[in-house]
Amino acid sequence: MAAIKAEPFAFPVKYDQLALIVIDMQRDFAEPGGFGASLGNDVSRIGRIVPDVRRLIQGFRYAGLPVIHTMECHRPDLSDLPPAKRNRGNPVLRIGDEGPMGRILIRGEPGTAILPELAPINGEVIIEKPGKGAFYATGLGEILQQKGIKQLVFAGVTTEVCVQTTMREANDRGYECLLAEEATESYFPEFKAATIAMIRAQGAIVGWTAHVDDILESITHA
Ligand code: C5J
Repeated sequence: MAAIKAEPFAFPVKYDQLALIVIDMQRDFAEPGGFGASLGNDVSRIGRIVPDVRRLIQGFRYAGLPVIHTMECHRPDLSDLPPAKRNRGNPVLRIGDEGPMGRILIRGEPGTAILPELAPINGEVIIEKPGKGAFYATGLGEILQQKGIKQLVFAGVTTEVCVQTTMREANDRGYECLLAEEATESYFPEFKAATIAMIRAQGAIVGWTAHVDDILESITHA
């Protein structure tokens, strides 16, 4: 059986059931003036993974494997934004407020868009999600089922929030999950490291982790 070099042991890949899911590579998390910055984070860390995320996306496209993109965003009338989420903490700008890139995390606003270098192409699925996990209040589960996808490679941000939440949701739903280490990032390097460690601990209790080069090398055989 084909395998991707991974931790804590080789990932038993089935190319006909494999997709890449790129979580929330949006301007709001990567650029000054967006949601991430409004929470006081150094957003420059996020931009540094763009070349590796791009390599991964291009590798999946070249191999003819599905690429799915997610975006954390809300309806303009905020009807899908629980007060508990909007009112949390003490950000400079709250979700829905007008910022330098438009309204924070609102569908269709410039700041909510996926970074141009990583923009979806025709035919790729885009999941707009109101939560941290991509299965909550979206059609992701049905779409994966229709496409026969049972294995997910994860990239995107932030490692310990939307990426990890979605991996855990997927793991509980029976998907085999592999996190691409250089293609994910956190505002907190120690949280990224801890997430990678906890995902693959206890015999891959949530999933596997692998280097981008090893994933790309494997999918050339797809
Ligand atoms: C956060 C995300 N960190 N995409 N969202 O609020 O991880």
